[in-house]
Amino acid sequence: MKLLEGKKALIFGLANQRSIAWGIAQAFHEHGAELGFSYAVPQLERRVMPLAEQLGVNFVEICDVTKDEDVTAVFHKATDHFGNIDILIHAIAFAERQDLEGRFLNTSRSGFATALNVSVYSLVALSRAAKPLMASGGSILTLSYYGAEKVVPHYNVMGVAKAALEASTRYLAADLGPDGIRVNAISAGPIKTLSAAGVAGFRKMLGYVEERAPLRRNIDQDEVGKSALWLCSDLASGVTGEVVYVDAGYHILGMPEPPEKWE
Ligand code: 1JT
Repeated sequence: MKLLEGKKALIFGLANQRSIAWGIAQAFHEHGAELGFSYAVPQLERRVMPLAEQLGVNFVEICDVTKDEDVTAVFHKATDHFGNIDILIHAIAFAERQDLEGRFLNTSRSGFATALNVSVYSLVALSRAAKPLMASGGSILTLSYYGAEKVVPHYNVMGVAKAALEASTRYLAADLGPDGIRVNAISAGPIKTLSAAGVAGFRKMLGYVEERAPLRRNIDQDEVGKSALWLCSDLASGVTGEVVYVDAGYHILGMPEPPEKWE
């Protein structure tokens, strides 16, 4: 059974074939959704266009989510192109490299503001812009990470941003629920994407999770895509304001030591 037949989804945060947004796009496409893509900076166009072509997507727009006029312009074009939409995917985050290393204590005012502006306020701005296109209800989904909840070395200001993102998910869910719009988040385990590449020690972290997570492995973009499919389909019609972990179970552990090391 196709879960998104006749549904229209706008996906923000596509960068390349490793993007979580791409995992979501493929799952949605397989289930019959009509898609639109948005990416952040001009340099990504040559990566995003071939992906759009692969899925027959002919709505592809650049959008700097820190600019109100960019957000307005994309949704103006989306209104012309789609009329209405059913699904909004927010797969956007940014922090300055220097704020993802060293001490959290040293986070600058501007680094803090940038991380929260790009990674959190953008969800509020996009949701507000999407609301008029969701007159018959809809589903909004964002991406988070465990560093929102517990201290993870180096995640620093992004952890604070993700905590605010998860809280924003709940406030938006309460605000938009009466309009028939659900708002949820997926907290994904670490995945090697363009954002994660170049983060010091990221590969070590993948190994750490693989040794300890209940499923003894990492997760991939396809698995986030499948859970996104569920959350944005009618199967999750009663679910809103929720943070769903797609992390091979890592977050349930109170003392993340692999049992074999206890022998
Ligand atoms: C951003 C980056 C958001 C990396 C991200 C992210 N959300 C998850 N990751 C992967 C990650 C990164 C670190 C980490 C654990 C996971 C990079 C740039 C902008 C936004 O630390 C333990 C640092």
